[in-house]
Amino acid sequence: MLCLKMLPFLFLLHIQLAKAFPVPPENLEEENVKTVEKYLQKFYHLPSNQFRSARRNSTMVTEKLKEMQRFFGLAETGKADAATLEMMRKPRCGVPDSGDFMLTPGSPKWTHTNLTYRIINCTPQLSKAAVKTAIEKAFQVWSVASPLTFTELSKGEADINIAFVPREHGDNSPFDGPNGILAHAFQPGQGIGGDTHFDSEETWTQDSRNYNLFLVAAHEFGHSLGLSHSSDPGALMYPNYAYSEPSTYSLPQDDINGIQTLYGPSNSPIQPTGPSTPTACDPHLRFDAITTLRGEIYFFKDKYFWRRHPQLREVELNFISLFWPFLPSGLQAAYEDFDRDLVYLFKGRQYWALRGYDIQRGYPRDISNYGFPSSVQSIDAAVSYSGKTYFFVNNQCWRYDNRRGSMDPGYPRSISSAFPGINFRVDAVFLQDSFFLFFSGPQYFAFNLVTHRVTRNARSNLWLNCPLR
Ligand SMILES: [Ca+2]
Ligand SMILES: [Ca+2]
Ligand SMILES: [Zn+2]
Ligand SMILES: [Zn+2]
Repeated sequence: MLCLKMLPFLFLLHIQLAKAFPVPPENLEEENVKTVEKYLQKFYHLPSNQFRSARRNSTMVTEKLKEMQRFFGLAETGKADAATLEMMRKPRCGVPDSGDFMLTPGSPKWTHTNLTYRIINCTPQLSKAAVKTAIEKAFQVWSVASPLTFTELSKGEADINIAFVPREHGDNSPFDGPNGILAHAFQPGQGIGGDTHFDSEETWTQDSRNYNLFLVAAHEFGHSLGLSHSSDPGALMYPNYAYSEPSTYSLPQDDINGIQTLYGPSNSPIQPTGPSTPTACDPHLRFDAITTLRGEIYFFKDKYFWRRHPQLREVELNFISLFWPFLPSGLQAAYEDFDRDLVYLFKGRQYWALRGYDIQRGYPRDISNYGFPSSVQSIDAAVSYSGKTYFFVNNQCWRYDNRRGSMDPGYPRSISSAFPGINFRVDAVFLQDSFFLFFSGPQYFAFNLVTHRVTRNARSNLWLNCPLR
């Protein structure tokens, strides 16, 4: 019984540890060397065919590896470790991350602001209208943040030609079939300058399935306008593909700054602002929700989460959509039900249940299932302990009996009477050992469940390994 129950956890842990520190089997070694060589040649200007020759060249590979690791915020080992190989296998843009663009050096830009584009051909997976809409919307992302305008031409010479092409297609930058490189674009200039090519062997979509045409097009058009890659993982100009809901998409601040550096502010009276990627050491950082999940701790913030491994003490920032494409951003509360091996996540009156990385069927559900009245529109924080789940709403605490499936009598009551010393609104809370760790703004408070009092408080971002200053 115990063994069966432990199995999924151990299995998951095994995968994660394997991901973190694998010893590559001998037969994989050569495959990895090839992956590294190809990647560094394509994206970091490693000269070709020099990989295994002289010692000088292996120094070159080490240097290029370090450059790549620096760009992606990985440990600068200069070695093809697991994290580096994993990063190299992610689907991405074909434009190099380092040095100059695909044409002339420097950072050229268009000298006129009324740009034209032409869709040369379409992809069989999407209707002509769907392609047209995705492309139009992708240009809009840039036009709202700058003085640029984009007009479609159906014939004649356009500044930006858009085409779906396979493999070798006459510009010395062949595509590679499904996945890998998704698209590339040329920096502003005459002829091929500004042009955007999509790998016609990808499955292009209008939704969350790989790969959303609007998102890839918006990224490529950044290159067509003169932007290079950003190492901000939340930026549109980050080289790797990441899904984001298109209907609510707004250009991140990093990209707004980029386009406005080249072309100046937008002509509209109100300048657009965009989401910024949260940083672990931001002194004003507040968490949306925190929960444990099979021994790890997940700290949610906007469309991101930090994942903290208890033994390794490593912290990594990820997109919620990368792990759970169906979850919204801006979650408000979360808790782990250890007995059922489920994690519950809340936003507004809706909630979802996860088992490991799988969303359970039949969700989202409405919080009236817990017995909340209609006056409760959202939950600030939640945590489960010893068969009871505590919900925090404004200055009140509700207690739910997991087994009976109903709220305990006598609740809601004030948080400060249920948890002496916690006399503020709670952003997030989770259980560790016999402590509730309450987070409020940039502070956290450890509440001892045995002695029933707060035993310490400190800065929240210590949990993200943010060093003391
Ligand atoms: Ca491809
Ligand atoms: Ca919250
Ligand atoms: Zn790119
Ligand atoms: Zn091309």
